[in-house]
Amino acid sequence: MHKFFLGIGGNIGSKKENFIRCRELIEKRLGKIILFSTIYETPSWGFSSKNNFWNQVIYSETDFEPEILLEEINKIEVLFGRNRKGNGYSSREMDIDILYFDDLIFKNDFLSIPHPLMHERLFVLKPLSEIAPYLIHPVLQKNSLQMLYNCKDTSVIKKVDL
Ligand code: PH2
Ligand code: MG
Ligand code: MG
Repeated sequence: MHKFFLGIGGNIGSKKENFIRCRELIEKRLGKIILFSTIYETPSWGFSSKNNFWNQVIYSETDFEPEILLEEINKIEVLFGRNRKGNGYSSREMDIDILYFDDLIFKNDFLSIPHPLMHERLFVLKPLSEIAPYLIHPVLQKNSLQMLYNCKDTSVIKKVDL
């Protein structure tokens, strides 16, 4: 089995319902959820929106290879109405990003593992540090807590009780 970490996030629609449904779909289609972090609320990062995001990190295992996992993830995102027209960031009901896949380092036109911006984002590092504080980033060779400590993202972040 391959171990993988996902960052999930959304800032429009019913976040509560979307997060519950997203976790159900992950379990049904990707793999059993072994660990999940607290949900955190942060302002939109990298673009401006009046709608704050909720974000969470999930740890699971699968027999899928990374590109198949990505296809299955894309199918789940489509169920949340995701369309990828236009470039740049935009508001979305649900975004599911692969953060880590074993200790794989992989890049093609559609997929980069580890997620290339994860170490710059408080909304990834804070929840990741909760469930995998000492896991080493295979490129940066730093663990989650070290990346969190080094992170320059000064966003206001707060826990959400679901
Ligand atoms: N995702 C983005 C861009 N900006 N900001 C927050 N707070 N949370 C996100 O998940 C997020 C974002 C692109 O995927
Ligand atoms: Mg994303
Ligand atoms: Mg994404």
